[in-house]
Amino acid sequence: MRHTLAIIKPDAVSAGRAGKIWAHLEGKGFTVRAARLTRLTRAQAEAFYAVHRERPFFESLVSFMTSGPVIPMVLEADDAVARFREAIGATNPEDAADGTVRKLYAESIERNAIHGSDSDENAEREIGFFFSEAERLSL
Ligand code: 3AN
Repeated sequence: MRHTLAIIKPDAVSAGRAGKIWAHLEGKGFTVRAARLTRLTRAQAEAFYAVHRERPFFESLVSFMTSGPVIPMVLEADDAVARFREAIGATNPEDAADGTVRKLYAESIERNAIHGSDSDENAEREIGFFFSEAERLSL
């Protein structure tokens, strides 16, 4: 599959790092095919992260993800999901490889600058969460 869903998270947007991250991703060979600036409601953040509902960090994650604007985006590349996971690095920036988005721009395991889908199945679900059928048909 050639598409994945990224979200530039509130820490990066509010720190003025969204443009640098966008440019970094383009430099790694991803084409931005759809994007918008939006602020998640609590209901939207809870639904997006529903798989983590039972995790101890769920409440904190939802509060963080609703704390300011985010930029969901559809990125295109061959083998997009795997290549994007590689480009963003480990969830915890302390473990992220040099040159990855999280190593360069993340503050902590929670405030970790960017989200990336972890499978083709989730990429499809997550793209559908943020973008309309009309937008998806134009990809
Ligand atoms: P990833 O974003 O690398 O796929 P997930 O799906 O395990 O990581 O976690 C989703 C989000 O939940 C992370 N991006 C991070 O913001 C937050 N998170 C994950 N693990 C922790 C943790 N141990 N403590 C606080 N927040 C966490």
